[in-house]
Amino acid sequence: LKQNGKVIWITGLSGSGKSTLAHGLERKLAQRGYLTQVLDGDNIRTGINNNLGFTEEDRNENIRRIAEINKLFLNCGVITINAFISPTNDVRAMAREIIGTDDFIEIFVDASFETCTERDPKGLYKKALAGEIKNFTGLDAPFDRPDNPELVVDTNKLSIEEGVELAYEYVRAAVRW
Ligand code: GGZ
Repeated sequence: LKQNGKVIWITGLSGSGKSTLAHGLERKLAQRGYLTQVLDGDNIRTGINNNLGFTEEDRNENIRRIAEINKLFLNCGVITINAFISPTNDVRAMAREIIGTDDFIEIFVDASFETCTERDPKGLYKKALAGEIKNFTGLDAPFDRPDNPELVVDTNKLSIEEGVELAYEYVRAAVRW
């Protein structure tokens, strides 16, 4: 395998575009022959973490396990692309510490609560605003804007393609291939 492992950690609100960015980035990397793995709610919260909900405690445990999984992928040279809300500075710091800061690239997908409410691709904001979902991020559960992400992708302003390109260029420079 002619590559080194790396962890791309995408944080942002529900509906901000994390998974879309993750899959777009994976596609570009894969086209150039790199071995990648996307981790998101679809393959983690349905499987290994299917006993976890959205309390602060469960979110912390969710991210802790995901970070440990990342360490294994990192060890075998895979570029892992994570798309989890990872809502607090504390939980992102924990992930960074488990993985090791040298291999950790944090990308903040910035989309305002208003933007995400308008997009509402899964109808979750509508439900949360009607009081049907408790502990909803940005409403009655916190989201700390990242202090020092390696990269910000502002999807209020950028198209999907522009966001993917920005992230790809950053990652490419960071892995220096
Ligand atoms: C936030 C929730 C909630 C609550 C269900 N708050 O947009 P989605 O649907 O597909 O992605 C969201 C996903 C968040 O899971 P994460 O593992 O990324 O969260 S964390 O990092 O905080 O552990 C959303 C859906 O689950 N979802 N209930 N209450 N998002």
